[in-house]
Amino acid sequence: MSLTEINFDGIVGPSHNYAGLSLGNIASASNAGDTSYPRAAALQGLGKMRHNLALGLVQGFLLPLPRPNAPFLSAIGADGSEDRRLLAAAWSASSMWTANAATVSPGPDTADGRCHLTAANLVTMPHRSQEWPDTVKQLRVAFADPAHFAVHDAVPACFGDEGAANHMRMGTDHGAPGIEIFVYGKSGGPFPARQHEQASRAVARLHGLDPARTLFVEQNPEAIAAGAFHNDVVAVANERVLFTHELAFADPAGTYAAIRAALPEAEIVIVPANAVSLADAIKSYLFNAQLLTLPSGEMGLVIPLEAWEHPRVRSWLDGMLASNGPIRRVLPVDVRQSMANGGGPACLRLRVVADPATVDPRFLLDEAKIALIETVVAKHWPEAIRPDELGDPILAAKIVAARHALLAALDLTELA
Ligand code: SUG
Repeated sequence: MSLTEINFDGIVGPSHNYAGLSLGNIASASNAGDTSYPRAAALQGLGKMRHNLALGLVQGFLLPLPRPNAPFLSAIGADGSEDRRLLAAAWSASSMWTANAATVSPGPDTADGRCHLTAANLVTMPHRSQEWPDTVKQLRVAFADPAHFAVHDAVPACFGDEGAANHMRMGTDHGAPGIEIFVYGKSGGPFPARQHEQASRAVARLHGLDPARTLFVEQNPEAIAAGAFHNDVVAVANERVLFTHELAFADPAGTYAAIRAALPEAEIVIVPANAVSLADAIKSYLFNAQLLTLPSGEMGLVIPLEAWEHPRVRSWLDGMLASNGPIRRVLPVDVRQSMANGGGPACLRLRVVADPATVDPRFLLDEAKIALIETVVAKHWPEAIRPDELGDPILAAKIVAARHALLAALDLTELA
C-alpha cells in the first residue's frame, strides 16, 4: 500500500459565469456581470492538471455537477423570472472549486485507519449550498471501497462548513500520521464567516481524529474583512511546511507555538505585511497556491500568473527563491477565468492522500484522458456566456448536453 497525495481538480462546468454571488469574495463582486468564457476556463483548468501531471504527480478530477439545477429552483418555488440572483445560483458552475467539496482526513490520521471525507454543506452562500448532495454522490463513486474510505454526508446546516479550504494537514511525510489544523472564522466587518467552529469540531469527531494531533484555530477577522473568505486565500501547508501571511490567524504566535508543539519538525514561512500587504495577497492570490512535494523531494509552489506578475509579490518570491528556504521552485499557471471568480490553483483542487489503486480509476488522469476531455470541451462547452443569457432554454439544453457528452466519454453516465 503506497500512500500518495492525489489532487482531484474540478473540471470547470459548461455554465461557468460571473454573477457576483459571493459576498466577501472581492473577485466575484468586481467581475460580476462580465462575459465568461466556459470553454477557455475549462481548458485552462485542464492545462493546470497537465502541468502538474508532467511534474510527476498523481492527478485526478471531479466532474461538474448538473446545471442548471431545476430541482433547486422548484424547491424554493421559483422559476428565476422574478429574481436573477436565484436564477444565477441555479446556473452556477461553482463546484469547480473542489477545495470546498469536502474535508479529507487520510488513513494515518483516523481511528479506523480509513481515509474519511465529509462533504461540505457550503450553507453560507445559496448558490453553493446546493452542491453537496451531488458532490457526496460523486465522492461515493470515486471513493467507493469501504475498506479504504468512509464518505460522510455534510454536517447539519446550522453549522457552516466550507471543507478543505479551511483545513490544513502537516506531517513529516504524506503517508505518516499528521496534524490536522481546522481554521474557523467569526465575521470580518461586513463579510460573513463561512467556516463555523462547531462544523470543524463535528468533522474532526466524525473522522475519528486524535485530539492531541488536532488544532482548532481562529482566522483573523481582519483577513476576512480584507477578502480572505476562506483560509486558503492566506495560508497553505504541505508536509512539514506552513506558508502563511502574518495576518492570517487571530493569534499568530499561539498558532505557530501549537503547531510546533504538535509537530516539532514544522517549518513556518511567514510573509510579513510590510512586504506583501493583505490587500496584495488577496488580489494576487499568492497563498492560493498548491504547495507540492515534487518527486525530487523538493517543494514547489504552483501559483496563479496574477501572483507572478504582481511586482511586490514577485520581489518577495524572488527573495524567497534566492534564500535557503524549504520552497525551492515557483511554478506559475494560467487559471484566469477561475481567478476572476475568486478561485486560484488551490481552490481548484481537493487533496486526498491514498493509494491510487484504491480509487475508482475513472477519476484518475493520464495524458490521453486529458486530451480526451479537451476534445469534449472544445466541441461542447459554450465559448462565451453573457449574464443576460442565463435562463435561455437553448443555452440550458446545450449545457446539459455538454455535461452528458463528458460523462459518456469518461464512462461515468451513472452520475447523469
Ligand atoms: O465560494 N466563487 C467561489 C470561489 C471559491 C474559492 N475557493 C477556495 N478559496 N477554496 C466562492 O466564493 C463566485 C460565483 C459567482 O459570483 O458567480 C464563487 O462562488
